Amino acid sequence: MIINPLPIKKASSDLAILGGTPLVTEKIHVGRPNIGDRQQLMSRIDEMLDRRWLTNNGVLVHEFENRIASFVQVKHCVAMCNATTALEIAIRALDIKGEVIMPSYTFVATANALQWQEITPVFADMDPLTHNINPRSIERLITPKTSAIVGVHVWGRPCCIEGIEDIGRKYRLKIIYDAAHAFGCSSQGKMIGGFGECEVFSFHATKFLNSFEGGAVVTNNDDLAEKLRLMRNFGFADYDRVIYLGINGKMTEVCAAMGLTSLEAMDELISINRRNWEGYQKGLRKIPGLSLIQYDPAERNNYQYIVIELDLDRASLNRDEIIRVLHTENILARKYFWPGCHRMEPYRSLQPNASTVLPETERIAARIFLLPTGQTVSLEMVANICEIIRVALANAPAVRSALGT
Ligand code: T4K
Repeated sequence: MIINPLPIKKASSDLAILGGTPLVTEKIHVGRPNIGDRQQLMSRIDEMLDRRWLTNNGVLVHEFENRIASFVQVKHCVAMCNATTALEIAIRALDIKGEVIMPSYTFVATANALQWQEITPVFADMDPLTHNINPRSIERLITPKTSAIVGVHVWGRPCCIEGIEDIGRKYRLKIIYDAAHAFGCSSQGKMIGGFGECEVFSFHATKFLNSFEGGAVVTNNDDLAEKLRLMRNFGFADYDRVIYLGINGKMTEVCAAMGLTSLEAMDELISINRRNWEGYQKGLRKIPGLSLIQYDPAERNNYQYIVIELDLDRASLNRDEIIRVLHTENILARKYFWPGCHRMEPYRSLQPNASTVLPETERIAARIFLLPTGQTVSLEMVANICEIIRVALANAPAVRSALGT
């Protein structure tokens, strides 16, 4: 359902924070799920019910895995219940131990997948231009205990794969990628999914490709794929025969039904996301101090994230003030991935000095906010949101006084 906003706000008195009516009555979320062809989804679910096969390696999971593997051009796709579990299983299957270098600027699940297994995540700084891990900050964190690097393709933009792999080769470190945001994206023309020992996608409801909850490990390594399949199913090799320590990481049939239906809607979803990204680009262009992150037109992108970076010297309101203005309009902008994993528990207590090597993460994380996009957001809504930001910045003293800041 597309929600119709009010006419464009032009005057300061139109802003909800200054007494106007909120732009919409229903809250507009960043991360509203996209839904493919409902009839197709329902008929898949109907057939699934008729088959009375609901989980444990069913036909829909098989079909989903085959279609993902062929789309990203990898040999194996091992579907799982979510990306966090998929990361945990991949880390364990690769026998990663000790310390692992990863960016602090990511969703906390990346770090938790390590810490949960008593592996220490060591936080590296970001490249402020890409928001991705900076290979230069990795090398100085390597110790004799380092066993791996986890790169994250933040916002679906590939991290510096070449730089990371050079370091991996030099120090004999395993490399995996958290590709939670990057389904449908490419790096130097090659689909994300085929790099490192393996890559991990998330198919959570808020992600570009959504299977309600879900994730997958994709790899070209036959032995690793075999091990992953065993580990996601308690270690069962056959009826009554367990040959590994495993856990329950299986994807259900209903999730695969949703995943397949989303996969079929992918081209349409990319064009909606791209249209909205271009709408934001147009609407925000003339607003001083604001920039929208760019996607490399030479690569494949899913345009799933509308990420705004503030230049605090030029913008007349800070990030948190803008977010409060938007929230009073019922536009629920978010500040992913503030304040960075290193400032969240348990990392904050375990590694109290981590911030000393993370100056760019600290600087950039305080300037970023995300705006809504996807199927439920129209171009008209995009134009309205941009105008609210413009009017608020143009009337910063009044807005500040209403916010009490
Ligand atoms: N690595 C990275 C880099 C990740 O970003 C993530 C997940 C992972 C690993 C782990 O993947 P999974 O294990 O989840 O497969 C949300 C998502 O739950 C999370 O999957 C995602 N990253 C993260 C970036 O966003 P929260 O804590 O922000 O969720 P929440 O409940 O605040 O929802 C986000 C927004 O979406 C809200 O405004 C509400 C809206 N929403 C959400 C759901 C679930 C809806 O409108 N409808 C819905 O059904 O983490």
